[in-house]
Amino acid sequence: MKIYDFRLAPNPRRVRIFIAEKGVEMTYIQVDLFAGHNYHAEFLQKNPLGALPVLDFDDGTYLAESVAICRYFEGMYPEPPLMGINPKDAAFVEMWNRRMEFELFGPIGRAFQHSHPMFKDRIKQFPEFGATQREHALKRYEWLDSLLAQREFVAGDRYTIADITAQVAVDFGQEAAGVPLPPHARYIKRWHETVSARPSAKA
Ligand SMILES: N[C@@H](CCC(=O)N[C@@H](CS)C(=O)NCC(=O)O)C(=O)O
Repeated sequence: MKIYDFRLAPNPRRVRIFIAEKGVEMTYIQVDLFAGHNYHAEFLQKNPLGALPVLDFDDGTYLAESVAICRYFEGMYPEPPLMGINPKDAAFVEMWNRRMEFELFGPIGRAFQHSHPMFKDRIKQFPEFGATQREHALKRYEWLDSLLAQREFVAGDRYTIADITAQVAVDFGQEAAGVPLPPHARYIKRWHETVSARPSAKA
């Protein structure tokens, strides 16, 4: 079993962090997204969408989509639980993970895609749209800050996959997408220090 990965890309990092939290050893194969190796025919056979990460089961089957890959490892390695501890909790964790994905990670990703030269020949870029996505993400930072004023982690009092998605979004926003945290977002900063201190953050 191995995972097709790219160290600098945020979705593969979500899966690396998740797997590190589970304490599972994994082989990672680098696919250079900058060089466009994800669009080579050999890789498209694994994922026709040309996206990372992809879990290779070594039996001819390939699983894409970060949350689907996390779901597999959650089932195989239930401890520590990162996707909920009972049906109600799991539903709330999923709600928060989807919100972090759709409301924060998505706009940050689109701000990057519509402004970065890497995407110049991959999508039709609309820089003004990218700027609206940046604004959207900044509003969502305000929202997240108010949530984290009331609780330790995104989905409540326990670290979950929703924290991983938000952590990767915030780091990518700051380091690559030109969407830094507002200076006054003190609760996000407190939470970010906590999640960044976990050994998995280096995965
Ligand atoms: N919905 C997918 C998104 C995967 C995705 O967009 N991966 C990016 C890296 S963060 C990618 O491979 N992009 C390559 C490209 O667009 O050329 C997931 O959750 O895994």
